[in-house]
Order: sequence, then C-alpha cells, then structure tokens
Amino acid sequence: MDNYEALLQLIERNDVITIYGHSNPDGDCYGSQIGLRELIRARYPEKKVYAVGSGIPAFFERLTTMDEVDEATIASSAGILVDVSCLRRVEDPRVYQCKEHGKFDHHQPSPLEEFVGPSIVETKRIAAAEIIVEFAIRFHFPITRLAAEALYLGILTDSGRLTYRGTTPRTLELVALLRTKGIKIRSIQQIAYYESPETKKVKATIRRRARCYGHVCYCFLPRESFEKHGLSPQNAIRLVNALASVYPDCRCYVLFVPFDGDEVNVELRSNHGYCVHDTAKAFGGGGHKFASGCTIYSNQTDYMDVVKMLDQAEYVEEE
Ligand SMILES: [Mn+2]
Repeated sequence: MDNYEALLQLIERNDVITIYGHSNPDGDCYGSQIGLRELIRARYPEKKVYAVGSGIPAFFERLTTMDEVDEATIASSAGILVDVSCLRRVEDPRVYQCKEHGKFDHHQPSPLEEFVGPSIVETKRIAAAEIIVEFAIRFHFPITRLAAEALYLGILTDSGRLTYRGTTPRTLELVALLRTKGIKIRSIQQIAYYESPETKKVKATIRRRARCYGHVCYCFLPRESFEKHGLSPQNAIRLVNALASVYPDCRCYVLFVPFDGDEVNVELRSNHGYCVHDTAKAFGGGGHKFASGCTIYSNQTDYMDVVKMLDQAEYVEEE
C-alpha cells in the first residue's frame, strides 16, 4: 500500500474528519482545506467533514466559510493537515486531540517533530492543492465547481499566478482539468490580488526602506509604519514580495515585521536559485527551498544575523 492509498483508507475508516492548516492562512492553505473538504463531502455524503481555522475571510462570500467545531467533534475525528508540516505549526492547537492524523503537504518536513500517520509529502509540488488534485484524480473523486475553485486558488497563489519556479507542465495540466469544472477565474483573481490603498502605501514603505547587505536585499519594517495604515502584522508580513524587484541583482530578499512583544516574523525568498530554507531552519523556522519563514526574538537575536547568514545562501541546481 502506498501513501496515497493509506490516506484514502484513513478517510474511509473515519466518519468524522477535521481539516487543518497553518497559522496566518494563505490561499493554498485555505484553498486546500476547502478543496479537500468538498471532495470528501461529494464522495462520502454521509461523513461529517469540517475545515477548521480562520481561513481567508475575503473569500467567504465568493467561495465558502470555515466551520465551527467543538472539542467533542475534534476528539471523535481524524485530523488531516494540509499545507502544514507538523502539528505544532497548525493554527488550531486542538488538532492534538484528534484520534489520528493524516497530511497532504509540500513543505520540507520539520526537523523538530516526527509526523505520525499516513502522509503525502511532495516538496517539489508548487502547492499543497496540487497534491490534493492528484489524489482526487487517482481515486476518482467527483470534483465540484466549489472544490475546483478552492484548489485553483491554492495553485494560483502559491505559484505566483503560475510563474514561480516549481510550476511544472503537470501544474498546468491540473489547472486545465480544474478549468473544465466550471470555475470562474476572473473573480477569484480579483479577490486574491486585491490591494487596498493602505496596502499599497505599506508596500511603498517596504521598498523605500529596503537595504542591501552583500547579496541580500532586506527590510526591517517598524511597527508604526504599518499600524498607522491600519494593517495588522499578519498582513504586513505577507508583503514580502514587494522586495523582489527593488535590487534585481540581489540573490535573496527578506522582510522583518515585529509581532507581539519581542517576536519578529521573518519571510525569506530567492528568485535566483539560492536556498533560503537553511537559514530559516537555523533560526527555528522552515518552508521551501526558495520561500521560507521563521520567528526571531529581538531580545535574543539581531536581525542582521539572519541577513548575514542569508548572504551565505548556497546556490542549488534548478530541477
Ligand atoms: Mn502552500
């Protein structure tokens, strides 16, 4: 039995299934949670299936909302993680109470936690949603329009609208398949890429404050510079790609955003084939080769230590 079959069996042997993603959910996280929920509901109408977490409220009207679940439901359920590598990174800590766990993910496995349960981890996939579409195809799940739209959102956003490295011919085939399910691309794009005037101002601030160190473009965004425009730190840290084109010759770029207390969230990227994952891992974080994140504490770590290590990032062959 391979891992796809093991996950199918986990779904088949449980009457209640709860689906989890990471904190500060993005399009792939929310899209994978909703997509998987709708796939399972369509194939097994008798099962109770819930997507747990905050999701992306901007999509609740256009697609659908997340589910409220109580502890008894969670304790009676199989918990399936999507777009998240381990239980400690799941947004809702009640995930620990599930009877058993499964996972669909494309992040590097966490060195801090061994995942127990059937899991499909394919780190070369551009989006977790891509793996879920493969799963649906292999086991002939009916793909409703809502499932297709949610999974399309996941692939679209994690691939930078199908432009990032890691977007493969197979990615495009899967998108083509989703397109046959009646999805309306334009309105999903409009919501996914909507930028408020306030967001535009904060992006401009990020670009203006960008500096170079060696081969790294970095920006430390002071709290007041996003708070005065009404942005939360969660929304500010998402704007890391504003740094992509400031110094096009830089190998890597990194954004630092203060959260609560001494906590500083860090997002690291490379569009030039340099591995940012090693640096994130060294500071307790993780993610992908060319897109990773970590949290540092300003009373313990100088953010320039992250920048200096990132400057030593290794070039890794494009596959
Ligand atoms: Mn993802």
